[in-house]
Amino acid sequence: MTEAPISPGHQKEQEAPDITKVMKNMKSQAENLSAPKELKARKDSKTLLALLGLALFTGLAFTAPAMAEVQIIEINIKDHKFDPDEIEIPAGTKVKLVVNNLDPTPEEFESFELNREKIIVGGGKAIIFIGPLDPGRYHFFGEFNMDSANGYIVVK
Ligand SMILES: [Cu+2]
Repeated sequence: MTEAPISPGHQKEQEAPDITKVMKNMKSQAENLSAPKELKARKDSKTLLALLGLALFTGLAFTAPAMAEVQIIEINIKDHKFDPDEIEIPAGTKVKLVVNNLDPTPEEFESFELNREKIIVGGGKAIIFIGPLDPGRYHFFGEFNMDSANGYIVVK
């Protein structure tokens, strides 16, 4: 036991620097804590802004085609054939196909090149949106009558 008894005066002198040290430590700890928090907050607000931007963009993307005039093209299926069987549309535009099945039997409008597939009941109709497309010839067919039901979308 080598500890010397500490006088009240001596104790006071020792306590004072200790409190300053503790306060300094607390301050630096607080700074360390607040720095990442601020960073995180900034990151969060950036994410929020990005999401907001995306929502606005998506909203516009959905409303824009609805407001724009979409060309409507009617195609009839009669005696398992498309009429017309060749449709010309402009490149880079969205087109609405209305396919009327005038036959009493079901048909499936299908196109690998247009990535579309839709069953149309006998006497029914289907609405198929295509485009915007690059120039070219896009084959479509009636899957239930592939020998007779064939057509092309010609994009120019
Ligand atoms: Cu199919």
